[in-house]
Order: sequence, then structure tokens, then C-alpha cells
Amino acid sequence: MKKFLDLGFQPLANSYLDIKNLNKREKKFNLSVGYNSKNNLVSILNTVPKEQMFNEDYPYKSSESKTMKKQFKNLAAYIKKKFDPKTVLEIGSNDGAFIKNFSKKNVIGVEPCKNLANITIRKGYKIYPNYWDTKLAKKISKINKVDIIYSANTLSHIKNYSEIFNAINITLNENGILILEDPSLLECIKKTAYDQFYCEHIYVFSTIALHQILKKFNLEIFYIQNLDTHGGSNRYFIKKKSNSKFKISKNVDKNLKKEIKFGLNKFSTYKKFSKKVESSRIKLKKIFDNLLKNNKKIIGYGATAKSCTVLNYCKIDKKYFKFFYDTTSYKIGKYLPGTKILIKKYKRLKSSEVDYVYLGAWNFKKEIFKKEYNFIKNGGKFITHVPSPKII
Ligand code: DWN
Repeated sequence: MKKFLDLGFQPLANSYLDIKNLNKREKKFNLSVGYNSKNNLVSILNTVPKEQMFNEDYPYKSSESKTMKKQFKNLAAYIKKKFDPKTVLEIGSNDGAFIKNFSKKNVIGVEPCKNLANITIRKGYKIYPNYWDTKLAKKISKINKVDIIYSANTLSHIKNYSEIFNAINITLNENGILILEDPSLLECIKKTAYDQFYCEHIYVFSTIALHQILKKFNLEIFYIQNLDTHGGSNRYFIKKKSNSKFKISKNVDKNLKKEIKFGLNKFSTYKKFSKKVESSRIKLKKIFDNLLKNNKKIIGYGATAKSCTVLNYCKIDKKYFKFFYDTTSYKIGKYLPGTKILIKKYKRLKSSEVDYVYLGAWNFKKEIFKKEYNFIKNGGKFITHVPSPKII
């Protein structure tokens, strides 16, 4: 593993602070990112134990954005129509944004963050409040094997991917389908979206890396959908090698070729990216310094895990911000890790109250701009760092 990026000492991205522990020392780790030329994997070099990140206090809920709810609804309809599965299993079911589109008798969730698991358990869904592993896979497959396994934004969070795929092979029917969805490394590099790296995102996958890893587990990608979500994601449709029911689409090869053409299989590409990250930091800091000098009122929109990386790396803290707005009940009244910026309950933006709004949730720009149409019409401005720092 060769290091190409150092994002400094960072706190745990989703460890929002209570007022009572605002002055306590936070746990920090060195956020460095590397490339492994053997399997083309890009990963963070120092990891945090999973129990410190995914526990009964996990604050992120997938249902907070209309975009994600709609996306999950559409995918569920597609799965029902195309594959007509008897049983669907979701790894990392969060607050149920995906599984709620299925009948309770047809769907199983796995969610180790107990506060989130309880939301869906209370609604009557079958949820295992555990980490996904072979022990749990054996327990589930004793009851029934499943036709579809879906997992969005979860594979990238689990260090031991061998355990994941072994467990999947135990539970998935011979003719079953695995659908994996995660941020695309190609889009991350193209957009200089270095904030895709934080403690929880151990890997940001390229198709080339995943394609290679899956071979070891007798699994293969047969179709890929390129999505807009989370700044550009890939949805991989995967089958067991022995399953001849589904043909491998030409678009798998197209995606592989696109990534190779861009250079995702070369260390020099990542070195170039790291230089762009450094200039992005300088530009963003300059924008904030100028606004502060001119006494502009700045707030943040969407207290994301991604914002933690950006603000701590760029050293933009509570001196610059009045507060952040967020709709998530678990985050309101708390403070962003490291930078200690207060998070307030979301209120519609008014240009008479705020001058500039930093887009922490830049991945939902379309949804947010639609909602804040009046603010923009009345001269309100946003700041973003993706694909390069600017005022919009
Ligand atoms: O992989 C992960 C992704 C899927 O979710 C996790 N590791 C953690 C989390 O990352 P994030 O916090 O960077 O994700 P989002 O989805 O970009 O977070 C959006 C945040 O913005 C949420 O806190 C909700 C908030 N929000 C809001 O306040 N108003 C979002 C929208 C769309 C809004 O209109």
C-alpha cells in the first residue's frame, strides 16, 4: 500500500459533541489514503475499530433526503419487476429507507447500529441488530436462503471484505443476485471530492478493484448502473460464477475501460489528485478568510461526515461559521467534531438573515437548491468545494 494523500489528524466524523463534552479531548487519528497496485484498491491507512463508529448512537439516517427515498423506492420497484424475489436481505438497513418498500414477510434487514435497527423493529420488520458476518449468515440461511442481497454505502465501511463476501456466498441462493452500491472512485477523483475519505469510508471502490476482488469469491459483476447519488456512485449487479441465468453485459467492460483510460490503475493518477486536493484547500480557505474579513454571515447546510474531513483539513472552524443547519434530530443541538460548530434545527434560508451558505451536503445540491429557490432568487449565495472551491 503506497500513501498518496495526508488529510491530517481528524476526529471521528460522526462523533458529534454534546455541550458537556465540548472541552474534552477528542479521539483523533491520522487520515491518510493509499493505493495498492496489486489489487487496485484505494483505502485509508489507519482505521478505527468498528464499535467506536457503528453503535447505538449512530446519527446518520438515510431517510433525511427526498433524493435517497425516491432512489430506494425506484430500485425496489425495479427489483420486484425484474427479479420477482421471494426474499430480499439488506446489509446495513439503516432506518429502513429501502426495506420499507417491501412487504414485511419478504424482507430482512441487518443493522448493527441499534438506535437505527430499533426504528424498523418497532415498525414490525425482521432486523438483525448485528454486524454482517459468516456467523449471522449461517443463522439466516438455516431459516432460508435469499434471492436478492442489497447493500448501499456499507461495503466501503467494512475493513474485512473477505468476511463479507464469504457470508454473502453462504446466504445467497445459487441463482440469487447481489446488488452493491457505493461511491465511485472515478467520480471522487474527477471531482476532487477528497471528503469521501473519513474514518467510516475505509475503501472507495473502483470497478477495476471490485472486479478483481470478487473473482476470489467466485462472484462476478454482470451489469453496472452509474448513479448521481452521493456525488456519483456505482450500482453493481453481481452473480455467482456458476449462475448462467444472467449474461455479462458489455457495459461492465465499458466501465473497466473508462477507469483504465482515466488511469485508476496508476499511482501517478493519485499523486496528481493529491496535488489538486492541496490547491483546493488553499482556495477554499481563501474564500472563507475573505468573507470573514468582510464581516459576512456564514452558515453551513448539512452537517455531513464529509464536512468533518473538509473543515478539519482546511482548518475552517467556528470562528468562520455562525452555525450549521441540519434536519437530523440526532445531530441538532450538538457540535461538529473537531471544529466545534453548533448544529441547529433546519429553517428555510432567508437572505435577510444569512449571506453565505457552505454546502456540507453538496451531493444533494439539486434537492437543496430547489428547496431554497427564494433564498437564491433574493441574492443568497452558496459556497462549495466540489469540483473546485467557488461561490455560487
Ligand atoms: O456513507 C455514508 C453516507 C451514505 O452517509 C456514511 N458513512 C455517513 C453519511 O455520510 P454524510 O453525512 O456525508 O452523508 P449525506 O447523505 O451527504 O448527509 C446529508 C446530511 O445533510 C444529513 O445530515 C441530512 C442533511 N440534510 C439536510 O439537513 N437538509 C440533507 C438534505 C438533503 C437537506 O435538505
